[in-house]
Amino acid sequence: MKRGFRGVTMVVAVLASMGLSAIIPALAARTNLGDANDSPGRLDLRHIRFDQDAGPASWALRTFGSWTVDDIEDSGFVLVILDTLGSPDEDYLVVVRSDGRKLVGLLLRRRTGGRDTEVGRVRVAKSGADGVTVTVGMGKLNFGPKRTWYFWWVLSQFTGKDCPRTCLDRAPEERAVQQEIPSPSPTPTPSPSPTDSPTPSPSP
Ligand SMILES: [Ca+2]
Ligand SMILES: [Ca+2]
Repeated sequence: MKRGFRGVTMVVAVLASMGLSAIIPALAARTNLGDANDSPGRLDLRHIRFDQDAGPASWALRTFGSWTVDDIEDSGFVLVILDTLGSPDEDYLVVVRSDGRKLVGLLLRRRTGGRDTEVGRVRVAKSGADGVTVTVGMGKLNFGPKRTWYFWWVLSQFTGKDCPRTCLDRAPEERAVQQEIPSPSPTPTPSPSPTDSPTPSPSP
């Protein structure tokens, strides 16, 4: 775990240096997002399929090349970055890393001028040779008052062959995706039971 946290700290430091505060709403609702072959690393993002009905948000990420959990242990990270509060900086990070046996996901709350805090684990799963799926329940996040939407974008980082000084890839390249906060599922209205119907009076 300590080894993983050193990796997380490194990612956050790199992220903070990228100047990500310029957010432009790009799309609403369900999203299929392509990204160019624009980074030499193993984690060059190719496609993101975002899906959210009333339940958790899900990002299915695919890269141009294939990779294994062994390939990216301590060298590759994927971040889903969330702006939920309307503050000048991002509010949450989902950090996906490999512990050498499987992918693990950690949700961090960003603190401007302070230390990021761990909110908890999130569900991540390797998806084929070139992908990972990240799932975040909305109950783990705080949203700004009266906010009906949030922004997200994705950043990958890889250090290794072809990337001795670390390769970064961002999607969308310069924007964030605007996503409506789903309404809670409506509580089903119980059907009246037959016994609730008034019993007709017998005719005289
Ligand atoms: Ca890319
Ligand atoms: Ca890109």
